[in-house]
Amino acid sequence: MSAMESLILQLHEIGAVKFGNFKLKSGIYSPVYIDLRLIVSYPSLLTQISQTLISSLPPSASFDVVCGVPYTALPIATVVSVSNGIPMLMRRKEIKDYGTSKAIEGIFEKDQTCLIIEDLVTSGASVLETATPLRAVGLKVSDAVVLIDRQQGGRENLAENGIKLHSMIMLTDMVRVLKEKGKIEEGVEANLLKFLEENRRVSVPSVEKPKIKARVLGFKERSEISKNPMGKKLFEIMMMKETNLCLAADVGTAAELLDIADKVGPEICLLKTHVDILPDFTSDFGSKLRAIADKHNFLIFEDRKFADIGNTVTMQYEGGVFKILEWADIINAHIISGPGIVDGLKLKGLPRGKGLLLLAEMSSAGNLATGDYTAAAVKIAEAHLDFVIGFISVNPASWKCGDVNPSMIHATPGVQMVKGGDALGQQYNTPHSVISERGSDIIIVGRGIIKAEKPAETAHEYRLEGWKAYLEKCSQ
Ligand code: S5P
Repeated sequence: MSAMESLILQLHEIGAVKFGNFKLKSGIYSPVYIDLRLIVSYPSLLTQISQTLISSLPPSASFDVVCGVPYTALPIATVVSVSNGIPMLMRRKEIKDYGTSKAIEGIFEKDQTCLIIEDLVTSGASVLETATPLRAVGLKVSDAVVLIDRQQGGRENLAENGIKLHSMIMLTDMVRVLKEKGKIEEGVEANLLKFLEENRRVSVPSVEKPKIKARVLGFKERSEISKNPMGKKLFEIMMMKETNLCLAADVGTAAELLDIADKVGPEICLLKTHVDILPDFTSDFGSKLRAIADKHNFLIFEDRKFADIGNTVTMQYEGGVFKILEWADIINAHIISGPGIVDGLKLKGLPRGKGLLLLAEMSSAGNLATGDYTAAAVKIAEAHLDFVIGFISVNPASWKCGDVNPSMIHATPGVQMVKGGDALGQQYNTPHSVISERGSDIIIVGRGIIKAEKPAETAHEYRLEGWKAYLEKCSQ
């Protein structure tokens, strides 16, 4: 009996492969269900799988390190690493806010080649989710090896992304062997072949066609429509510097903020502050930041998220210790208190040429800014196009409230190079997804940049990604 046949029989024996009618994550029904999570309970099978995986690779697939796709393939990759003396890397699914905040754990050198190890491939999306952060840190990814290939387009989708898929067991081989050994009933094989025929290519979400509602106008055309001088200026800076990146400068002190503003300044169109988190705030903070903003030509956005009645916000905007009105070009507000908040802020801000973003959506899990609430924000903005320059949005392409005035700028937080989240409800999408698929204009990036080893270089990468996605959207 071949190694492959033996593995197939053992997987069937332990119940890792089941036949019936199963609803998959994608919603489709499948006659076969494969759950490889339980192989951790069978150490000798796990060893066998790991050894066969590596020995089945062609010599052309050379590599320096291995990385398993979390979570099921992690033990497989660990055994491959330990028994072959090949160093391993780990990809974090969630990037923590503390410690090193790295997406990739382990030691490696730039331009080393990393082999991705996966247990099961359908569309190839999870292999790509691991390849992206590996490539982002300078590793080469050209091969992936998988225990079972469901033969539903993963090979083709990965090839389109420069990754050759090596599969140990094809789903059709598995069914054939099980039928030959009398483990499955007549008809199951035919049923499965029919299913594969009907579901030959499951597309990878990130390569799906974007769903942008209206014809996409460029920043130039939209700046001409804008009725607010700060909105116009923001469009102009984006075009001149070719950047739609906003840095969320959530650092520990004012000194650090000024330092990172100067370093990252050339890459951004907008710098977002939370001035109330700075313990060393002094009254000259605004003028110091302004000097850096002028030097690098970016605008200052104080993320104060005003939320009170009109009269109160006029005082909060102008007064107190922070005197936001003096130095912030752009502010934002919730609409929970109704349109009076816009009237209040406008009273102070409009004569000084400032702009306002309304929070139409939020990035955090379970937030209430959806549906009718989002539509209400759009309606309030329409009534104040001279002062409201746009929205904090998450997925404006999905809004059901009709076409939004094209002068409105969408700025989206919750952006990192890899989709994911933090431990406190933040949800991240990639620059490409945010700009090209979700129809936003500006990516707001905080920890993705400020926690990076080299913030300026990382900001440069985000800028390139964001701008590439904007150009791609315009060319559709
Ligand atoms: O819905 C929102 C709105 C905002 S303005 N979700 C957000 O995360 N933000 C802000 O964007 C948040 O206050 C933080 O300053 C930034 C996101 O930071 P990151 O570190 O998660 O990228």
